[in-house]
Amino acid sequence: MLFLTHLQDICHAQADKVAIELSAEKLTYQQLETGVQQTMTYLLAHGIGEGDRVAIQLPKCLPFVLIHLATMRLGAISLPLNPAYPARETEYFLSDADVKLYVTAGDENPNFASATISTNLADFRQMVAQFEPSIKILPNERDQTALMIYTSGTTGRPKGAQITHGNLTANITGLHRAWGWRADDILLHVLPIFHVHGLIVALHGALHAGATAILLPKFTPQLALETMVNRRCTVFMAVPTIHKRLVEFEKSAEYDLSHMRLLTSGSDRLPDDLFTRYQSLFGHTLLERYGMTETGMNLSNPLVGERRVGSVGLPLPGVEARVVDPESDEPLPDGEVGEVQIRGPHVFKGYWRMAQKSADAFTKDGWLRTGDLGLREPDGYFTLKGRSKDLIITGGLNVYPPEVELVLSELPAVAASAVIGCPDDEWGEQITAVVVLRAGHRLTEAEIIAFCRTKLAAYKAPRRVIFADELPRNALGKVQKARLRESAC
Ligand code: MCA
Repeated sequence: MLFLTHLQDICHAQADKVAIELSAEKLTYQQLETGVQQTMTYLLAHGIGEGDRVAIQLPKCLPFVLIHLATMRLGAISLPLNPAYPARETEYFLSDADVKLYVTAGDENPNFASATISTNLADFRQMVAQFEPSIKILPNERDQTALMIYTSGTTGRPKGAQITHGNLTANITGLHRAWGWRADDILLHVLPIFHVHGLIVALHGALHAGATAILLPKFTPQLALETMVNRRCTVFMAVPTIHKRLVEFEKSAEYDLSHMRLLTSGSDRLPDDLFTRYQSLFGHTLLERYGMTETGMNLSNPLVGERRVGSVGLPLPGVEARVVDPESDEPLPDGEVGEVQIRGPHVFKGYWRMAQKSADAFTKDGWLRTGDLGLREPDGYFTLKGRSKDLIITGGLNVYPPEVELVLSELPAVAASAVIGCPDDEWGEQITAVVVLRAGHRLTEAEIIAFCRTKLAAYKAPRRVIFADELPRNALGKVQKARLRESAC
């Protein structure tokens, strides 16, 4: 049964149970279903039909969830966008996706908005209350795109990953089995809901189980720990930067988390010392797992059994994983490092209107080339060993250097630039730009950073700029980033 059909059944079966709450706002499963149906009628009134793209650029709020679910229920495509994107980035997504409806709260990029809504649940419900909750449409095609999430690429141009109803369903049913989701679970949700981790793994996961999700609009260690304890939460999902802040919070030892049953980590490599510090401080062994936007979740340490430090675990139910020689796509023996490739019903159907890039992403046998390097142990556990693609992960967010280099090249004083990730205690990696200025031109580090921040979301902008006379290049003229990292980091 598809995720949305299953969710509708849950809404009927557990009508009075709280599905989601955020600050003082709550939605029971029945209110969720009614709100989704009214929002569907509202979207229809805006001309939204099957296959149309609806961009949602809202802060973390319950109207976001209603619009997202209603869009997918209509057979249209939900396109969540980070509210931190400046106008230029937003404009690219809206035009590339050929968006029919762009929903914003009004304070973010209102110039392009085709619908401005209140993020206050009471106001939103009042607005949609005039629409009859009479629609019973449910998509039934596994292959139909439900959701589109942009990922940047090595060319610097972000690509819309098309995630189908079948993909969503495969992901959530696999995780349900592997992590033992239960209806009496209470999820503490601290992540943004415009990415796979916060939206599919955490939020969809809780709703699929008929559990309760408590959403915090913004993560702070104190509020997260207080909520886990006071609300008797059972499940928590986060990225390493967040787990680190919990461990380092000065009062963390005062919180007893023994009632929790599952704490997961993902989106970036979990440092070994954080894994062990967490164990000794909270008495919980973090469950590390591995996924990507194009697939959702692939590998996970087990709920029951060894959660191996430094490993991302075993293939989830329904997932095939292998390690190959990236040149030949031939499988490698256990213990040898190669490219991790993934196959299964959870793998996306391709990039939006980029046929060649979509074809290049797969081998001829339908394996997805992840671009991540790793090895398989003889007992089936996988360990990641870096990336073959030029990618930086900062605080659990992916940044592709070419995107930043493109912005730097717009500065007339910049002759050449290379963007690299330097190891960073807080964020995992810190975005560092190595810049060569044109003769006779002057530009300071602060001016370069400020310029990038006008064009890119702040987390993508360099935190540090190093000036160089030239960049190390190979015989083909390609910048040798490994050498740069050695000298600059
Ligand atoms: C915020 N800042 C950052 C980041 N986030 N800098 C670098 N990297 C970041 N990720 C900067 C802001 O620009 C600001 O700088 C300063 O930090 C404080 O901003 P604030 O908004 O207060 O930050 P925060 O609330 O403390 O956020 C940190 C965070 C957040 C909670 C760790 O980044 C976060 O929620 N990360 C999780 C991302 C995530 O969900 N990723 C999943 C992707 P200034 O003041 O100078 O402007 S899905 C995925 O990766 C795959 C599929 C998977 O497997 O999960």
